[in-house]
Order: sequence, then C-alpha cells, then structure tokens
Amino acid sequence: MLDWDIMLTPYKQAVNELKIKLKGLRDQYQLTSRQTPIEFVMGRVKPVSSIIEKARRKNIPLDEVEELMQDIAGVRIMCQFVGDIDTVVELIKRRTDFEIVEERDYIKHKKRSGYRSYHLILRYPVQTIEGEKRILVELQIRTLAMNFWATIEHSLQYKYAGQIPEKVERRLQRAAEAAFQLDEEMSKIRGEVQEAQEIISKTKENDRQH
Ligand code: 0O2
Repeated sequence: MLDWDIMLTPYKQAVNELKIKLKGLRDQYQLTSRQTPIEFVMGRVKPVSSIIEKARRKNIPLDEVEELMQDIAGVRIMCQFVGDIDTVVELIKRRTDFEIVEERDYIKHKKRSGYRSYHLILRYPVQTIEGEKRILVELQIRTLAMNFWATIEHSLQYKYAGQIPEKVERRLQRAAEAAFQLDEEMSKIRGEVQEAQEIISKTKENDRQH
C-alpha cells in the first residue's frame, strides 16, 4: 500500500522551493526597475484522486507514477507578453539547481483543443531525511491570455468529464484563436504598455517614499 502523504512530501517541498525561487527572480527585476517577464507564479501538487484517475486513464501502475507521471508537482509561470515566455525559458535553462529532461512547445504546436503553453519537465533535487531525492516537476509557462483560456477549458473538461460537446469544443477552439490574437495585438503595443507600467510603478514608489 502506497502512503501518499509520505510519497507526496518531497513534491510539496519542491513546489514550495520553486515558487520561492521564481518569485525571487520577479523581485530582482522589480528592484532593478527592469520590466519583469514574470507576472506571477503558481504551484500545486496534484491531488491524490487526480493522480489515481490519470494513472488509470494512462495505464500507469501506481508504483510507477513517480517516474511515469511528470506533473505530480506542477509550477506555472504567467507572463504578460508572448515574447516574455522565451526570456523565461532562457532564464530557466541557465540555472544550475535542476536539470531539464524534456521540453514541449505547445505554442508553436498548439494542441487540438486549442491549448497553448510552453512546458519544461525538470528533474529537481529535494533534500530529504533519507538523502537527496530527484523528482520530476512540470513547469508550464504561458501568457495571461493563454492561462485564461486554459482555466476556462479545464473547468469545462471537468463539467463534461472530458467529453465536451462538439459545439462547445468548436467555440473553445475559436476562443483560443481569439486569445492568441489578443496576445499578438498586445505584443505590437508592448513598448507603449511597458512605458505606462513604468510611469505607474514610479508614481507608486514616490508615493511610498512620501
Ligand atoms: P491538472 O493538474 O488538472 O492541470 P495529458 O494530461 O494526457 O493531456 P501529458 O502527457 O500528461 O498529457 O502531458 P502534457 O499535455 O504536456 O501536460 C499535462 C498538463 O498540461 C495538464 O495537466 C494540464 O495542466 C495541461 N494541459 C495539457 N493539455 C491541455 C488542454 O488541452 N487543456 C487544458 N486546459 N490544459 C491542458 P492535467 O493532467 O490536466 O492536470
């Protein structure tokens, strides 16, 4: 019998550590008054019921989920602009505190559902009382628009237990294209948007000092 609490402890640790490290990057950008490519960071450990359901769906024996299910630990980075995603991927690739074992570009190659996101699978070392354990973590990097779409689509998948009616599915595919258009349009006025954000953050900083 698997003791899920014990098994998932290093996963929780990895998610917490990575959230702190990635939020740290964001803070460093802000302190040096440089535009941050990271808007916000989220993380979660997959609930046991979802691990069991996914293992059943993918025919993964429960005693092999640690090696065969790559997203038990998941961290997500949200960016304002599509171009920021490349910057974040570069930042991640330069790091030496974990290894990248797989890369999936669902932005260049969107999924049939319309899903877009950049996935990196990391092998992250966690220090445990039994020594070092190197666990898999899925890092998803996406824009706010991609995240909006994925969140809505995920709820519909849940509502329809993975069997979204064709009509809704088509609408979702169109919504995914609209979200992508939004990203493209925003990229074109990126300079304008960032100047505005700099003015706002300087005003806030001045207000704090007075
Ligand atoms: P959660 O925690 O509910 O988000 P599969 O899960 O079979 O599609 P695989 O091989 O596990 O695929 O790897 P993939 O597709 O690279 O990454 C899986 C995760 O990416 C999913 O986790 C989602 O978070 C996200 N994802 C992938 N495809 C879609 C999609 O079409 N729509 C949405 N909304 N998200 C997607 P889970 O397992 O769904 O878990």
